Amino acid sequence: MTDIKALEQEIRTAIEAATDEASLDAVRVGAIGKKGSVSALMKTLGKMSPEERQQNGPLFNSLRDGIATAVSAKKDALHNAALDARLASEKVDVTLPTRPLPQGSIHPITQVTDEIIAIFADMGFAVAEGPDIETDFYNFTALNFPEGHPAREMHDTFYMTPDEEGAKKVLRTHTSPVQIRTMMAAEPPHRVIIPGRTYRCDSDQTHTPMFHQVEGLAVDKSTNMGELKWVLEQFCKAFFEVEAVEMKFRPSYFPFTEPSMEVDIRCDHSGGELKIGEGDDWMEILGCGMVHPNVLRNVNLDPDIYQGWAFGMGIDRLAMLKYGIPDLRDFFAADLRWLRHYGFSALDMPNLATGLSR
Ligand code: 2U9
Repeated sequence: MTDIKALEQEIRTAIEAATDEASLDAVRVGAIGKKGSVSALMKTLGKMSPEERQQNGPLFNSLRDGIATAVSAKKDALHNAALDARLASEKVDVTLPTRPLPQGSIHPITQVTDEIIAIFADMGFAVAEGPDIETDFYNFTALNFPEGHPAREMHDTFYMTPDEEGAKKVLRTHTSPVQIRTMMAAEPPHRVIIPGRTYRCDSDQTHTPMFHQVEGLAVDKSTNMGELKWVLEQFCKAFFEVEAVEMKFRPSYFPFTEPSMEVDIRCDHSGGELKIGEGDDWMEILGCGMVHPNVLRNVNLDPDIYQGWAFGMGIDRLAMLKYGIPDLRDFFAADLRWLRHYGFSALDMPNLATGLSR
């Protein structure tokens, strides 16, 4: 008769001694596998008398179950130890300097957008966002574009399939619908900028069907054109990183502002390189104006109580001017060589404290 206690001790010692999952499995097979020592013991039950079987059956069963439990516990322990060893050996020191691997870069449009946001955030402006697919109401009607205005024409605007209620949908032709949404969503005062993608049916050397704009809006009981001029002057100085810049406000026309102005800045084109703030040339960089009373009425604001000002400019053009990028279409050509040349480091986040464009 096998000494059960001795057999159990022998198997448990072997389980403890196993150093990896393979040697543990060999012990398991040798004990409770089909031809294992415990299985052989179980087979002897068939040849025993009923009394012997009644006595030995529970002992053998508990021996087999105990071994199975011990194997499983050891298997978990070995697995955890292997994982700990792997984690320790694969530790990465993130403070080490990076190897000179090929790295991604920040697209100039993203860089310039981040610079613009940093400048306006410093003056208390929040960033607002809205959908690229707009309704005719937000893109035109609320902005005081009369029916039949040339900007609504099919050849300027990408019209989409109307929605279930039959409302006309367009790819927004400017970011102005976001100002309408902002004014309809909350009470003044408002101080927001809206950078984003805009779309027009236009494609040549200086126009792409998708381009980027940033617009700004301030609405309050006392806000005025002096504030608008000051904010735009602060922006131009900070953006072009110059001490002073002279600006010329020329009368213009937009349906959503009255009065409306286009703004030129003093610059020097001579010598091949563009210099901002000096020289005898003038260059148009943005449009602006006081929000039209009809637009205020369209968002349920009383123009006798509230007034607002707004501006808009093209981000792509600002990027070309600031970083000397000659061709607009290269922005969207997805050419890695171009990106490596004009791209910015992802680690240099534009901010006013350490410099916008180091
Ligand atoms: C609301 C009220 C007024 C936004 C404005 C301009 C003038 C402007 C152009 C500049 C270059 C677009 O990218 S561009 O072609 N924009 O000249 N935009 S005022 O005025 C608003 C907007 C929203 C509710």
